[in-house]
Amino acid sequence: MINIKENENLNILNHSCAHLLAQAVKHLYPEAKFWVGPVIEEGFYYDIDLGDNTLTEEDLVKIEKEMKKCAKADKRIYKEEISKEDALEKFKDDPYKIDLISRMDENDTVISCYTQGDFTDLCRGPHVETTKKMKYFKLIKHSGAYWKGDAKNKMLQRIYGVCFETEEDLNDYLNELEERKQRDHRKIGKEQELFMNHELVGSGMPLWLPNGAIVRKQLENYIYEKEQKLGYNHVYTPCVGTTNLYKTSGHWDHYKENMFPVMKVDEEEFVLRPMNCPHHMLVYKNKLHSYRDLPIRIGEFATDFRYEASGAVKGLERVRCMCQNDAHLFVTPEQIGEEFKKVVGLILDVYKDFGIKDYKFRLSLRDPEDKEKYFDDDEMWNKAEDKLREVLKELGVSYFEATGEAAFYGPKLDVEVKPAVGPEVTLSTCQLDFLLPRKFDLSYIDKNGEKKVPVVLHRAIFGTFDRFTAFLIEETKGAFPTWLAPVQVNVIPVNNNYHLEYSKEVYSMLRENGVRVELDDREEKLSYKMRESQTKKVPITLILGDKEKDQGMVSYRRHGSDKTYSVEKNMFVELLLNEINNKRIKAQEN
Ligand code: TSB
Ligand code: ZN
Repeated sequence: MINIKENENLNILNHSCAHLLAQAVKHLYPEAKFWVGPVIEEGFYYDIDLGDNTLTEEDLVKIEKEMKKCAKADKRIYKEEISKEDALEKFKDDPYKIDLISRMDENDTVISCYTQGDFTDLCRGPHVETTKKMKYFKLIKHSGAYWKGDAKNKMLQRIYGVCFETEEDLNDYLNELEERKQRDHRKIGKEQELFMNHELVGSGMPLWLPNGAIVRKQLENYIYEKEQKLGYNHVYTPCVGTTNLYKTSGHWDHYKENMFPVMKVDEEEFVLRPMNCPHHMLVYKNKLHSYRDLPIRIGEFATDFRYEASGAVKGLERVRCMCQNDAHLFVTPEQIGEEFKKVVGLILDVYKDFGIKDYKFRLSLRDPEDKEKYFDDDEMWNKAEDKLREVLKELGVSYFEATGEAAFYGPKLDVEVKPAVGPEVTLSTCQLDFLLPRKFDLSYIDKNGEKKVPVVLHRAIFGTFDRFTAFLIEETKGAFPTWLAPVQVNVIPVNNNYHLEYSKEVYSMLRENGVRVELDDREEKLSYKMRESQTKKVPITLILGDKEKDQGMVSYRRHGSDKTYSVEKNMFVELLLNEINNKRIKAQEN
């Protein structure tokens, strides 16, 4: 998907289309008052005060029809420059425009307006020359949006739309939107009972249902095993800490907006933790360390709470309560490069297992101007950023740089993964930190018996189980590979009267081997049960009839295929266990 905001022609076209939308709305709702109508990555929106009206789908159809009419009228779009005084007079009936004009820079003595037919709007431009240039547009959706994003203000109606230069581009985009809808993990999560939300629990606080919990447990086991082999030690620590803990770490000064407010219990002040680093620093500090002990790798599947704006919260992808696949690695300065490489190696290994091929490394740097977000120590930052660049050079990976994306304590290497549809998501991260070990006064004894400060690498391979699962659901459309699927095998007797006994035998055999198996012994037609097994996206469906019973075999179909294979039952168990244990992302066609 092309970024419309960054494409000059499309930007102008979409901006003009926002005006076309406003003109059409004005025709249909003469009382309408307009706030702002910016171009965004995927088109444009306009925030409009429609009095007490709340838009419906049908209203959007009507508005779009009126837009077509306005476009066809082929009105010239022309610019006029007027003084601030005249602008205040011209828009005197529109409090939103008055607000905009009054807040304009004192130096902005001239204000530009654009007119098309009977409609004039305040705007910097530029625009296309005539309304007829807008042919291939579509209104996409509508929502409520508080004026200036503040819940204390009036709720306005926000209408989203998009405009392209050709019909083909528009259709491609609409197809992609449809595909996104079909793959949306919130839709699939509901259908397959993976997770739910409830207003009594709160927004951004998903509840993992039994099916989702199975998937998550498999992911946890998978990464735990890898980390064990790489010398990680896992811990359990509380998901709260006192404010003093976060004052010591610096989160209080630099990360407070992302944190939940303080809870007072007796004389102590607690916060829900947004990160686990401070707890792990204390775990490190529990003992004296020699250079011989390092690297020390402290891992945890740790629950964190972050304040995310209500509009940003999305299914499992962006939550307020998340579980990180976190670890903090305590190393000597000489070990930074090697340990960093091991982390990148682990990321690539995991991506290979999950068939993730489309990803980019992003070197996230601080914005030196932003003194609030970042700990202020130029020397430390230069040292950390230089070191990270050096490591990346040695690693030979290509990356792009992003200013203002670093953590407050140090630069990061983030991995942005491109899903099958929709924008990139940040999954893995590995971060270099010279600050927190200092803040917590951490040390180790070096070769010469001197006290030294270790360096910390913060890393999360999946990122969070929440976001990674959202990604997996969308990639697989809910058809998980066998090792992850909540139900791995569905056993269907052809006829309950004759084949139930044998089906039970096969079912028990699979269960005893640790396979997640179900037996469908309902009095329904075979074809119905098979169809349902497909819709539930069970990876393997066994169909057991006379032939299978007599010969001690099973016949099976894989999800999404109408080929049937037959194999002796013990052989089937062996093949299946092999597939599960190898954690194959795609099943072989057999
Ligand atoms: C890696 N202290 C480090 C840790 O040691 C840390 O917290 N880093 S982080 O802030 O970048 O978060 C780690 C990962 O969590 C991110 O890469 C991202 O994949 C995931 N994540 C961040 N915010 C959310 C959220 N609101 N919902 C779901 N996942 C999130
Ligand atoms: Zn951390």
